[in-house]
Amino acid sequence: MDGRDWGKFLLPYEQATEELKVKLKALRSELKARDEYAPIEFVTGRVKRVSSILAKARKLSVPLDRIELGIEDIAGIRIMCQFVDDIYRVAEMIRLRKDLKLVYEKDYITNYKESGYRSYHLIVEYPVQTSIGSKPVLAEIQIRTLSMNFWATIEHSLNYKYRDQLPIHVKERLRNAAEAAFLLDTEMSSIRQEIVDAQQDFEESSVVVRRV
Ligand code: 0O2
Repeated sequence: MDGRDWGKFLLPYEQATEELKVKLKALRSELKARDEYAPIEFVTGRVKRVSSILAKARKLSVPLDRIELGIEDIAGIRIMCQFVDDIYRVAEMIRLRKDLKLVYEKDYITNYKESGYRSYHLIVEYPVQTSIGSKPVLAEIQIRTLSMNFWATIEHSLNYKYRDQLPIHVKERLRNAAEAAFLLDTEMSSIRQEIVDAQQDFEESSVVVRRV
């Protein structure tokens, strides 16, 4: 495939990423507008770079003509939550949606990776409406807490710096940091109600101040 072919190939993934971002952000706004607790803190999304698609295809031995099925995270959405429980609530909301189909799930929270990585992944099939009809594309929705996201972002940049060859002492520190991040999540969960009440009071008081 040359540059133009890649551009055409990635179009439905770009559309899927944009649409899923809008829909999941709307879910947060809608819950807030109804004065309900929104388990979503913020949402991001990206389309995988061609060089990363090729590297992953090589790593997983996926031939170029099987990329659509063999690489599940060309369209990637990330949902950040405050608490671990929120992750499972958001996963359930996604399972119940009628505009996508769940393919399978990976619980890297219960079964965290050797690196220390924690996150909940849903692989979904999302139908993109194109000028020539509906085209189903695979997308990966990663749901994680803010501290899991902090850890994963740092670890990802270190892996980039060391070209996936992290020195042993860095790996060990990262595993310790992953445990510390999870402890932070556990501690925050244990005072969840106090935090949620305080945030609600704060939001209400800032609305009053804005109205004055
Ligand atoms: P990018 O740059 O985020 O797109 P495998 O590599 O076989 O274990 P597989 O099949 O790629 O796993 O799927 P998996 O495990 O669901 O991982 C897909 C994505 O999850 C990765 O995409 C990362 O975004 C994230 N991820 C998984 N493991 C780790 C980890 O140890 N550290 C960090 N920081 N992220 C992880 P890509 O393609 O690796 O990268």
